[in-house]
Amino acid sequence: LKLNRLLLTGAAGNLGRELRPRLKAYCEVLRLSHRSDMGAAAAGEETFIADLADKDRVHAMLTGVDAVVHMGGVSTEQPWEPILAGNIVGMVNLYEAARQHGTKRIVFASSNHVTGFYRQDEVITPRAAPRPDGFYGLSKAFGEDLAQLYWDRWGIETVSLRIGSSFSEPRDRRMLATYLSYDDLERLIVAALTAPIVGHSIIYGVSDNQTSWWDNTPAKHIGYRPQDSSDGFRPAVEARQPSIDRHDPAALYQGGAFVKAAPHG
Ligand code: NAI
Ligand code: 15L
Repeated sequence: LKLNRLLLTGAAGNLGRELRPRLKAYCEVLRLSHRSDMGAAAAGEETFIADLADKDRVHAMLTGVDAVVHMGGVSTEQPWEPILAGNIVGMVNLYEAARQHGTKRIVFASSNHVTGFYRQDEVITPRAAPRPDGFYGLSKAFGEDLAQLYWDRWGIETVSLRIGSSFSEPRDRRMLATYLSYDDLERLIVAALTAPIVGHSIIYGVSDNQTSWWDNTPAKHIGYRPQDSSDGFRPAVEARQPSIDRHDPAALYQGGAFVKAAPHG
């Protein structure tokens, strides 16, 4: 895969910083975008400061872009206003700009919190109806619907990644099921960028963990094969968190603590 210009939004965020050096291999020019400084551009990089809610900046950001890895936006439960700006207005700006500038494919960082109110004793597929666990998950469900509209109406392809927990290692028992290693995240994004036909496809972003709540069979056409798992971390995580409170909603639902995060901050 060698795209001409690939845009990475949220480039100074947690996953953006991980992906910045990795995505360079797949494009001639990697355009990095964030709402604040990203440091100096290295060879083959361009930097572009933009708030996603700023329509004019987002349109300028999409000029000459073949494909987007969209990591920018609010990533936790927060008051409605920043979610509205980053994840609702920002998504509309991004897709309108992609349409007007001829961008062909977007890899959208959605979230497992779109379906956070399924229980931890249920295994669901990407076809399961959304059950958001807060305004954040709701905004990601909107993003997925927007992606569907832009495919159906204007032929822009999207892979919506319902990312589980992508950190250097799983931090608690829940993350033993939701963990996505950084290497598997890269594999997932590359698969999403290169699969020949995706329309709008939804896939859970998760490593090959022993326990899992997500069956990605309907997304097999994307060709993602996780090679890591949380299993090696299990003894340490279980030692650190020897028991769970079965009556705690955070232990009952897939969204974990997000299901009880105060929606108004
Ligand atoms: P992060 O919060 O570190 O990065 C997102 C970046 O977007 C932040 O740096 C923030 O400043 C920026 N942002 C927020 N509002 C903005 C706006 N209006 N305009 C421009 N930039 C704005 O989050 P992280 O962990 O890097 O996640 C990246 C993406 O993946 C997010 O969209 C998040 O929702 C999604 N995701 C991440 C998961 C994870 O485990 N890390 C799990 C599920 C989804
Ligand atoms: C998310 O959507 C968040 O962006 C991330 O910070 C994690 O909390 C993750 O979900 C998770 O569910 O563990």
